[in-house]
Order: sequence, then structure tokens, then C-alpha cells
Amino acid sequence: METKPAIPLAVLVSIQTPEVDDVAHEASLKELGRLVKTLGYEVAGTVSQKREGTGAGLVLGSGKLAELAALTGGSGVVGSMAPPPKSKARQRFEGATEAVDPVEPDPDVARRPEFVIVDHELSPSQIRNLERATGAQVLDRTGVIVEIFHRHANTREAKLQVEVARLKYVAPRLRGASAGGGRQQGPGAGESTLDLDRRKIRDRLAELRGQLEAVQRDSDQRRSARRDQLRVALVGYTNAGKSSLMRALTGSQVLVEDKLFATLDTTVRVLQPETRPRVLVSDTVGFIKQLPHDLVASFRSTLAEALEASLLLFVVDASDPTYQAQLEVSRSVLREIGADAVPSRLVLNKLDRVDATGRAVLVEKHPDAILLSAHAPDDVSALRDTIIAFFEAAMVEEVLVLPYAKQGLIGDVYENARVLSEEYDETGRVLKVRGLPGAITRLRQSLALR
Ligand SMILES: Nc1nc2c(ncn2[C@@H]2O[C@H](COP(=O)(O)OP(=O)(O)OP(=O)(O)O)[C@@H](O)[C@H]2O)c(=O)[nH]1
Ligand SMILES: [Mg+2]
Repeated sequence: METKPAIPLAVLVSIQTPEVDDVAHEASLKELGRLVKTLGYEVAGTVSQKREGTGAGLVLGSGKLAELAALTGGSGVVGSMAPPPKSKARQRFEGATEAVDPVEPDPDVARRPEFVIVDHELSPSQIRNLERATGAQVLDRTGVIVEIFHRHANTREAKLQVEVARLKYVAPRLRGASAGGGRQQGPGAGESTLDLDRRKIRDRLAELRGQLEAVQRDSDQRRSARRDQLRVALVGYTNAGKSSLMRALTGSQVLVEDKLFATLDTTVRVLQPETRPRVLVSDTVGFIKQLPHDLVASFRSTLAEALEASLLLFVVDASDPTYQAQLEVSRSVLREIGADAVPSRLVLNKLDRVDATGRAVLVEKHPDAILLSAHAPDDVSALRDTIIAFFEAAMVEEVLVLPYAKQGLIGDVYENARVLSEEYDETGRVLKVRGLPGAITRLRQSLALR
């Protein structure tokens, strides 16, 4: 008889430190809930505590810890000799592929949450202590995000990048496990498997990096072939509506979903209706609060699309009460990858969900922003006009001479510039063109070669 595996239950844990106000705390917790749902778990409860900071060894005070343990069925104390239920979480990181852990049904007791998800970055010993006290598997925010990326990655490049980030997340946690594990398992025993694990991880990382380099060379080439084209990139917080705008602007069928990190791979499509020269639009991976540094680093090449664009459309969900914090996060990620020098326009999306008062506030706060709804065709068409106007302003008009011996290059000219007029004289085809200065310089160079 086949039984459907039950959806794993998870308890969220959050600590509100004094510098975090109630709105931000609520929002963060709500976001964590959505992340956990994206992972395929169901949120069974929440334990929050106001604290000065997270203690070195324990995340929660003893009272709250007992409250949490009552939910998960753990002892509520760290000092017990019961070994942590470790490994399951670790095994999953080490390559087990099943999407959800099957849950053993126990008809006698109500199902207990088997995951504790903490809205903070935890040290390896904090994870271990919490696992001991709760009897559940513990994941921190980073662990959840890394895991989501792992499940959603589609292209070879994204898969390789995520595996690198994942191994880098696991490695220090293994190291942490040695400190406590050695004591309990007797001298040497834990240590040697640990060394083996670490060596395996190092070897695998080296192998992955080699593969990534090869894949990235290919994508660099593809990008370099596009370098002179008119390019605009949609960037911003996850779920802001980048892919929705991408669809509306390019008529493409990219994935739009009301979940976090729906998009992990960059897609490039032509702005519709097509212009001359055509404009390429890229949809990119979204950002999130506390995006693990390794993931930022490993998505550098995906985000290179953003770096090389002439214009960034900075998409924000204006209907979200915490949109300003999201904006800040996105800005800092872009700074981190060095894209803050690229000209950008702020796009305040989901305006259909903002009332008149809210709109007035937005206009006042962000006088230069484009306010729109990705679902309103008129708004999208106005955005298209703004994009075109941006490129028009950057374009120059020049005359190129295409020698008779080089007629084969005409396609290149048409691809990268708008041909305003064509005449023939004794030197060749004389073309008056309009395009970006960089594109025209490169065309001139290729016409002058030999
Ligand atoms: N009401 C409303 N909903 C919108 C608008 N734009 C997008 N959405 C919804 O917001 C959700 C997220 O949209 P996406 O386009 O997938 O967002 P994204 O920025 O690509 O998200 P990630 O790929 O996860 O980073 C979807 O449910 C969309 O239908 C809008 O203008 N108004
Ligand atoms: Mg998307």
C-alpha cells in the first residue's frame, strides 16, 4: 500500500533584538515562513523572544527553550546526554536527493514538528545545542536559502554554483561537529571520518570549480557577443515582480510564481514589439535579506548580466510595507557585485495594490521612480517607452562605409545599429547609422580590419 509522505512540519523561531522594530520583525518572520513553505514544509507554530542578542551557546532563554521543546517533543535541556538527532540534516546536504523527508506516521500522538527553523544565522554549536534540546533538526536562515536554491536550480551553471555554495555551508558545520562529537564518540573515531569528509568536500569543490570555469567561459562568450547590444536588466528583491515585467515586456513565458526565488537563472529576451536596434531584456535572480555571502559570490556570473547592462530596472514591490528595507538589501547586493555604477531607474511595482494615499506618499518619497503595475498593459507600454527613450538619448549618429569586399558585415551593422540611410559610392556602401557609441566604434573597427 502506498501512503503519501506527510508534509514535514516546522516551528519557526525568531529572536527580536532591540534594534529591530515590530514591523521589521513581523516582516522577517513572515518572509521566513514563506521560505519554509517554498521548501515544502508546513509551519506548525512560532516561538519568538525579545532578547538583547543571541547568546553564545543558546539561542533562546531556558523558558522559551522549554516552550519550543514542548512543541517538538524534546527534553528542553541541552545538558542531556542524548545525542543530537544530527546527521539527517547533514546527510541531506551531502547529496541525498529526495525532496522531502518521509515522516513516520504515529497514529497515537499528534504529529510533532521535525524541523526547527531559526531566523538568524547560527553557529555550528548553537545548531547542535538546539538539536539536543528539541530533538528536531535545526536549520538557520542561510541553510533554508541554500536548500531552496539547491532545489530550484535548473541550468548546469546554476546547479554547479549552488553546489559550491552548499558545500561551503556544510564544511564549517562539519568542523563544528568535531568539537563536540569527539568528546562523545571517543578519541580519534569522529575525527578521522571528519577529516575524510572534509577532504572529500575539498576535492569536490576543486572539481566543481573546474567545471564551473568551463561553463562560465561559454556564458562569457555568449555575453560578449551581446555586449554592444542595447541591454536592460531587471533586478531586485525576490517576488518583486521582475519575471512578470519580463513577460509583459518581451512576451516570453518565463516562470512567474507567488513564491520566493522562483527565478534562479538569467533569461534574456528581446523587447517587444521589436525596435531597431533591438533591446535585450534580462530577468535575474532575486535578492533577499541575509543572502548568504557565498551565494552572492556564486551568482556573480549570473548577475554579470546586470553588470553589463546599460540600464538597470530596479524593481520593488511597492505594496509591501517593508519595501524600503528590501530596496536597501538590493542596493547593497548590487554594490557588492560592483553594479552600483550602472545607470538605474527605480520601478515601484504592484501599484494596483496601493491606495491613493499610499501612492501619494510614494511619489513624494521617490519623485524619479516609475510607478506601475506589471499587470497593467498601459503601464508596461509606458515603461517600454522609457527604456527606448533612455537608449535614444545615449545613441549617436555616424557614417560608416562598408567596402564592397565586406558586404558580409551588413548583418552585423543592422544588428547593432539603426540604419537611417544607405547610399553607394566608389568606396562602398555608405551608411548613416544611429547606435550606442561603443557599438559604433566596434563596427568601425571591424570594417577597418584588413
Ligand atoms: N497585484 C500584483 N501582483 C503582481 C504584480 N507583479 C507581479 N505580481 C505577482 O507577484 C508574484 C511574484 O511575481 P514574479 O514576477 O514571479 O516575481 P519575481 O521578482 O520574478 O520573483 P523571483 O523570481 O522569485 O525573484 C506573482 O504572484 C505575480 O503575479 C503587480 O503589478 N500587481
Ligand atoms: Mg522571477
